[in-house]
Amino acid sequence: MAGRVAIIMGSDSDLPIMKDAAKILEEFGIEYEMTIISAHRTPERLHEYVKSIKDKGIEVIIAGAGGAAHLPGVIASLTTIPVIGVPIKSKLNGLDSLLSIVQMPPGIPVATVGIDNAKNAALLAIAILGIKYPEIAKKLEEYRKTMKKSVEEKAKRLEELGWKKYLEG
Ligand code: RP5
Repeated sequence: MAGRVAIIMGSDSDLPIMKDAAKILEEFGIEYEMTIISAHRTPERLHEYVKSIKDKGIEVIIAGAGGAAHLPGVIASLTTIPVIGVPIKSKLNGLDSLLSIVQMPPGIPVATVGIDNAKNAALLAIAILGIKYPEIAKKLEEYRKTMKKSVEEKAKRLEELGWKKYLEG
């Protein structure tokens, strides 16, 4: 299936969260590459990598970082490919990461998802790719239908059993 995504993270300590994005992309059969680049520790590598990204056919970038989380913003400053930022929970519970990513200066946007919500980053990447690739948009519609069915089944079960029995499982 067409459409390639790059998943970049500031440290391997972000991987337990960022793997959730990879899982979703795999579920949808979307090609991706994954790497570690730090905006602060490896700034030269970041510039080189982002310069090469268009030639590789990457169409959306997901970037996760924690703390003084400059990675998604710096990537966005170097390319016009859409960048989705994932704030990783940090010493300040991720609020520092969230604000570092979401508060971009006007002119260089980063689409920011919730703290540790790499899953939503992948789903947003899929929605973006769906504009160009109808087969991806169709898969996203199917995914939503399955989710809707699951909530409806849970509601029915709760209504039938009442909350006590529902919680007992
Ligand atoms: C950020 O610093 C990374 O994205 C990570 O979330 C955080 C801590 O990195 P490590 O010290 O665990 O490598 O750049």
